[in-house]
Amino acid sequence: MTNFRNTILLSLLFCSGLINSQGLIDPQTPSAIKPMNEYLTGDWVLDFSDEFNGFMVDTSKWNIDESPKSRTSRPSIGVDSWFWRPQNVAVKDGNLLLKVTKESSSKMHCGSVNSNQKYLTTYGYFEVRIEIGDANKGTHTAFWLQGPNMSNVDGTANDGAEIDVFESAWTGEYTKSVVHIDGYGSDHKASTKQYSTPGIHSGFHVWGFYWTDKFMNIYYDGVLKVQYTDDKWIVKSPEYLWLSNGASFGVEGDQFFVNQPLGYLTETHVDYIRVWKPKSLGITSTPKVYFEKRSNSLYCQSDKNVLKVEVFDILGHKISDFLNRHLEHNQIEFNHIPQNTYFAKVTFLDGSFTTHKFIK
Ligand SMILES: [Ca+2]
Ligand SMILES: [Ca+2]
Repeated sequence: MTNFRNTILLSLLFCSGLINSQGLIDPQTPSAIKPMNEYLTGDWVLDFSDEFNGFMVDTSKWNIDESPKSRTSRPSIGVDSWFWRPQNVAVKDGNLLLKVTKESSSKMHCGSVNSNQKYLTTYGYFEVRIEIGDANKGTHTAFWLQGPNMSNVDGTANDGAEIDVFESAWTGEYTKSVVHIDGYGSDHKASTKQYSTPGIHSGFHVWGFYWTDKFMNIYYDGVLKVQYTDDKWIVKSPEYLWLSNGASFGVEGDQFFVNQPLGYLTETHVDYIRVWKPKSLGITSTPKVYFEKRSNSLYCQSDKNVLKVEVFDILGHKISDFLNRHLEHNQIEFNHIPQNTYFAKVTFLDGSFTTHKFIK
């Protein structure tokens, strides 16, 4: 369906010079494994992975969180205090286990690991396969990144941010991503985007996070769900990884905590986390965009991944907007617009774009 993808053979001639952090790649990760994402082509090189197939957390990659004091209380669900505790973290049966336990009528313990000071990186493609904990037990699962300079106040995310790829704090078939910037005090700002996540409350699902200096995309089970393209919200500094569960915010579903017996509530399973870097293609050619009167269609041929094609009239009004997955055979039919001169803006997954004039 997405026929914009052709391999650039020349890429073999242009080695990127990227250095693999070999020690941070799990030997259990299949060596040729690629992102589960049909939007991506080109060469991707593993930079970090953990398959969680052993018997304990690999502490060369992860810090196991232990909260020195209660994290933010959630009075609306009856949680006065909650803590990340190492005993709520394990590796078992091929998964990282993050357990949620009810310690008293108002106290919750959760599991969390992060890679601060062990693995920080800027840009790449991040993929996790997760079975979330039960959102009806007053807990949410999160995959997020955090920047050491997140609290620096400059009005942007460029110097670091909390990037929540998802938090499963709702019982509907949706979740939200959030970019938090400029600390958590009076200068704090956030950009929140809700997106649909069919089936999120049962079984494993794959989240992808594609991060460049031009955009940050979030994918759910291989489908593009969220895009940040405003430069203000683009992080351009190293971030570390975080996998956690925690007491939830007190909206729908969360009320069930108070009715639970003490002890085990639920657990999150993380099958794997993998991070790739793009291997530089070294050279790309200009896309070929043309209108064919016979078929009344606009054609776009490119050796780069096309994110979308927008068509504008000569006054600059947008008249059509196509994501690449809507395109068939590199072709957009234009029966519905009158004869005139138009401009097609082709935006690539790497954030670059080109503009092409055509006459219908
Ligand atoms: Ca900032
Ligand atoms: Ca696994």
